[in-house]
Amino acid sequence: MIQKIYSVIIVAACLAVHGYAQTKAPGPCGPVPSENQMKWQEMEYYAFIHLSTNTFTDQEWGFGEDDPKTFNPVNLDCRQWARVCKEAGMKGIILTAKHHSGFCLWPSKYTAYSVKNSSWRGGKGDIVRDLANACKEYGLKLGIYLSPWDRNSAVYGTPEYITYFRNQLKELLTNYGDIFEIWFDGANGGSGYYGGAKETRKIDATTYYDWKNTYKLIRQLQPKIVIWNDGGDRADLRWVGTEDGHVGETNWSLLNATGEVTRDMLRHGLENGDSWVPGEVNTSIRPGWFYHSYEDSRVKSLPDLLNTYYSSFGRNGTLLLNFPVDRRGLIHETDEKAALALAKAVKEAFAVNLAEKKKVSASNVRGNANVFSAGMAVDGNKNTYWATDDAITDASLTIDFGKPTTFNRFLAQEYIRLGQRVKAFKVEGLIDGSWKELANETTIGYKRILLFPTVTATQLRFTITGAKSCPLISNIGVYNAPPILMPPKIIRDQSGMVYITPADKESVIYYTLDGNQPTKETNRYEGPVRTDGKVNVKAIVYDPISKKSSAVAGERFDISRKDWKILGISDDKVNRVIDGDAATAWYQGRDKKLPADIDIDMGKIENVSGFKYLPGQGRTEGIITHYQFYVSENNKEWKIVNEGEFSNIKNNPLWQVKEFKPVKARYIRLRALHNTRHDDEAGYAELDLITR
Ligand code: FUL
Repeated sequence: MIQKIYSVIIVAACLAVHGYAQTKAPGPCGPVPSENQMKWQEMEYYAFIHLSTNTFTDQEWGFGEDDPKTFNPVNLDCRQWARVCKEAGMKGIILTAKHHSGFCLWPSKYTAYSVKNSSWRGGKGDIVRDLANACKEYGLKLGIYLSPWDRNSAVYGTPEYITYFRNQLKELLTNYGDIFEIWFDGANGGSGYYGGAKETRKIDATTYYDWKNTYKLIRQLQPKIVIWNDGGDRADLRWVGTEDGHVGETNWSLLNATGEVTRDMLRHGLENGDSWVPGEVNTSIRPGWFYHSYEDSRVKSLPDLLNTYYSSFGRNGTLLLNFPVDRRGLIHETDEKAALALAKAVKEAFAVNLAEKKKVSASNVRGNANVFSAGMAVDGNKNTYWATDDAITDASLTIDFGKPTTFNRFLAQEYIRLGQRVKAFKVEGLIDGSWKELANETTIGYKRILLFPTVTATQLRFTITGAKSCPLISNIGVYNAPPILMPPKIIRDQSGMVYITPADKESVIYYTLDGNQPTKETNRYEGPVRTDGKVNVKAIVYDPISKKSSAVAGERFDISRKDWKILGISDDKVNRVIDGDAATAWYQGRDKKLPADIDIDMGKIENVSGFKYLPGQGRTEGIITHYQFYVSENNKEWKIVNEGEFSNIKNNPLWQVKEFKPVKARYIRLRALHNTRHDDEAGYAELDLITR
């Protein structure tokens, strides 16, 4: 109803200004967002901060028994967090006021397990207060993560805990000003300290928390809040089914209020869902949610972050990007640099909307009225929209650039206050006098951004090919994002094929195989290149428009691994150790005790002078610290040629290179003696050789 009144007011206002003939605004189509959901959606991008005792114990999930004294972020500075988030283009910060360990970042009256018993600021500090103040200063909104699961509380699992939980909610929602979002994680029940009981407690997440009444309390205390809940009753926002940083390309902001929710529904929403439950993409800038110094070299790269950006609020979601605040109490400088690099790349990509105020026409305009004309989609005003007559669910809008115009991004927004409608659409460019399809997609919603290879066209045609009701398009953007001139990634698989991948799939790559400097006169990369034996690959990304190129990427590959065989291990996946792909790894498994061996038959005698080991990249298990390296000519007599440690591999789990005096061998053996966790796991992303 509110939405309806709102759009009538807008139309009336437009009529008053322009004096156009009266035309009825369309009615809502299906569920529509509440005012709170609308405000939240328009935030688009905001931060998560994970900080707790875990930060000091190198854990992701504290058991609830760690001494609160371990918590001491001596240089904690919420103003630094707020500055970084603001400069990164974010609109708010959600803080883990209490994570599963139960440790509270504010001095809650209801527990001793909080900052008041920590070493930090002599127990006098309050991080929620500091952050609320910093957010105010920097014009950011504040959100709260309060874990329903509490592994410290003695009463967890009993009805008494619900009172405790609500008391904590009351503290957080009354003492710190406006809270824009409250976050209830789905991890619920299991083993824990529980006041010393140290046992497993199971709860039924659908009934235990009595969410209905908890929600009522929240809305009373904070009428402008949105509720995220992954475990209990359907709330205002939904998880998108992954923490990897993307939502489905088809993404409806609808779900059913009751009934089962599958991963597929979380990822795509439900076209005919009965409630407005939009998706929020939550992901961390590092592999973990909490800070671990060994992840300092694993902060996401610009291409990874851009990918997350386009796959979250480029697909009708919002992006909640996590900073694991470090032991000093600061956002680490590497994370800051990465977030600011993303902000810069986004700013450059969307600097000029080539569609704004251009000549536009549409195949149908509602009542032929100017207030609903195609021009409303390119007027830079989010409250006006192009609309068609009620009966029309397929229609096109054409932008005439007036001259050949180069672009590679297309952005569209629906006027979602009246519901999400578009089911399918395509984008074409008028190139050298004929229409060429650039993209063919499904939903739009609040905002959809498409990437395609750079083209030069005189016109662009946006055709809606299916909609639930007459489409309402509030904004169209066309952009020419500069290529990301980052050195490309080079890998060679076991068969000898070399793959060169740029950060930006539209980029042009030039390469050489003999170690010479690549230029635009050398080989242009068109697809995987077959190689055999030793090659020294060098590659650049080149932008023909600015004539600029990236720094040179280089990778030396030794003898071919085509005929290599891993001996004595029946698991098919073991070949990941020599597949050339750093992203895949193989693990010996816990039932195998260290020392554990990997033996390889190279098929013929080689002159071996060293080896290279890369631990698994996504996980912290199985990182070998101490090793022995053996060779053999006949697989019977083995001799040790090198042994020692991979120093600092925990903090820097990258390629480890060991060289020694050349020795003839057909068989090689890497023996893992110890790992960083002092258990029995040994993992390998890659194992390779150096020969003379
Ligand atoms: C997860 C939690 O279990 C993680 O520790 C983290 O807080 C993340 C945001 O949600 O499911």
